[in-house]
Amino acid sequence: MSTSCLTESKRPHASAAVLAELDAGLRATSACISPKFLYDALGSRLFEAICELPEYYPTRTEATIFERHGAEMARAIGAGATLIDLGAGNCAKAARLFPLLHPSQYVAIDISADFLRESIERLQQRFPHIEMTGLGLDFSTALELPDTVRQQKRLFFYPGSSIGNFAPEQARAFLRRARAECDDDGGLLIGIDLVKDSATLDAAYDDALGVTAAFNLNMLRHINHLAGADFDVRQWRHSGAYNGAEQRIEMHLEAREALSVRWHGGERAFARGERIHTENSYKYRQSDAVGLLEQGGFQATRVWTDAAGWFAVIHARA
Ligand code: AVJ
Repeated sequence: MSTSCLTESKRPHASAAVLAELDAGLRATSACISPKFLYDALGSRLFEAICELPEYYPTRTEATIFERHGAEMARAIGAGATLIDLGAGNCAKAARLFPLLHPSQYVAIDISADFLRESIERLQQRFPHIEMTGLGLDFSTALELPDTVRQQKRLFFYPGSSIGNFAPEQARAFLRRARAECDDDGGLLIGIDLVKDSATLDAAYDDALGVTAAFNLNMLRHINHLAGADFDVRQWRHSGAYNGAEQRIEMHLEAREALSVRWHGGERAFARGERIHTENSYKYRQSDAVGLLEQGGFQATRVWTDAAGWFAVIHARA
């Protein structure tokens, strides 16, 4: 097919590297798309909506832990940190820490750069004395901070159990990359979702309103834009459920009927019921979470949890 056949809407908008990644995932026997592609501007807003859902306990449980123990966390960390927010989104979680932690610099990193820019502009007005930088980058594969990020007392802030998107082995590698980016005065403040009953987990990832379904399905619209694909969202359904053997939530998109999809440089048929794996969200036992941080080169110094033991916030030193 010559490119002249491509209509305006089918032109890809992604870099060659991203196109190659998407192409490989779509062609794989078990098709998969990385969860980072959930976050275009609409996807980031849908994720914000998920955080408001009664079924989605992680956000409010973690918020409770920060409310109850934030002052103690700040004492353990000390003032004047270079706060590096990994997957900052709307920057709200970090902003709530500012009055306690008094960072000297705030570095917000997110794959969705436009969303980030708006968030930081608003925040800078509320906290004019904190130096702020936004970096639109995909830190999941490489984490090299530019010179504009102060070297002194770097504190990686990785809340929300986003580390759950990595398989444990990848998570260890990611932690080691973060460790390599800080001096001995550095550290990590991380939120990790804990193993719990599967009914609670299932409901959190397949909510009654269908917001998580919209969040997952929106990925197809994003892929249409990025890869010039022609996914018809109506032909797909959301699936989100706990896989106890793997200790993870799995999200998939499932074809409602036999269909075919074209994208820039490829096409594929999907049978009815065939799925695209779009996300894993690993859950940990508290002791395994601490072990993971240690294997990543950090020393877990404090663990704070909620009363039910559903979620953990851990401070670890470099
Ligand atoms: C942002 C990766 C932590 O795994 O709970 C929410 C994403 N996916 N609902 C999670 C998500 C479906 C979320 N993280």
